[in-house]
Amino acid sequence: MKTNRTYSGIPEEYAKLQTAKVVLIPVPYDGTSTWQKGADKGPEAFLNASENMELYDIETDSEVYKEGVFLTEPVTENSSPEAMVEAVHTETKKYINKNKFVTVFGGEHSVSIGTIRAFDECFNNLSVLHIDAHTDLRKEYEGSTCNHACALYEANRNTNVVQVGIRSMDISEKTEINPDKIFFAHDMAVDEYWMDDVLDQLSSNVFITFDLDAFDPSIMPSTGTPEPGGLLWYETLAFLKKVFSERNVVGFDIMELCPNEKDKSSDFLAAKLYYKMLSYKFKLDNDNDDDDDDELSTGKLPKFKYEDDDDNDF
Ligand SMILES: [Mn+2]
Repeated sequence: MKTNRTYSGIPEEYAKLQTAKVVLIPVPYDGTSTWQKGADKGPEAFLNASENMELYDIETDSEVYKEGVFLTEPVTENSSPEAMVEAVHTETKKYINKNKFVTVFGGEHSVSIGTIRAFDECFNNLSVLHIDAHTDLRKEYEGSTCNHACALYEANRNTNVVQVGIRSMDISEKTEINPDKIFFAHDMAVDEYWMDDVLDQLSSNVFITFDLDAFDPSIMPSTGTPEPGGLLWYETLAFLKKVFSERNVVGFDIMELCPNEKDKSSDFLAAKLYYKMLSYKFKLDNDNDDDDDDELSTGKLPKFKYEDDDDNDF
């Protein structure tokens, strides 16, 4: 990755750690994927597409990059899945403790184990909104608890996990799922109220982990394990808008972009999704300032630990 590169090529003044509200951590990791390799190329393809994207969001009438986005060095630890997860955990927690809105771009989904662990340590009563084609609830897979098939196992033990878009799982995972908190794609297809039902299951603080294979392969072919019957663009945005406006989203990750040489449309979808989510976070929060629950809408952190904040280098 180039040095002095900024997210989306934004001017330096919006890309400094000191003033940026958002931190973006790229994790080009693909150590445990089982079928198509290539998620390690995801962050680079995402950043390239982001640099070719227009930064005015029509829908929210905003230029959210002006809130500031600091792009970190990529987390490249890959000596073992466990070491990668710990490196991501440490890096994520470091920036949460600097009071940043932390976002992560992967990489395969096992990266989220470290990210979610950090958010769970820093926020009370955390819900994890897991948008994915797969449940990812295996305790162990191919000898590791840090496999992509295990991405949500630990979160499911420690946080309130709500799963959306699911259409593929192993029968062994049936004992791990919570029927009230799993929204299968085949049910969502015929239930016009699924968005409200998901909202009902989410506590006030929400971390979103977004596996891009939740999307239908017709609009997101570049992912490791494409499954038919996924989410489409506008229903996804409508759902995310609801979540960002009605809950305190404390951070998010976007995982499993597995870029394809011939078709760049998936890279652009991922770039646009990231920017939309930032736009919703800051624009919908600002619009909510008159709400009763000011603490939530201004994004204050109810459970803040400064124990790791020993590197006050700014
Ligand atoms: Mn998946």
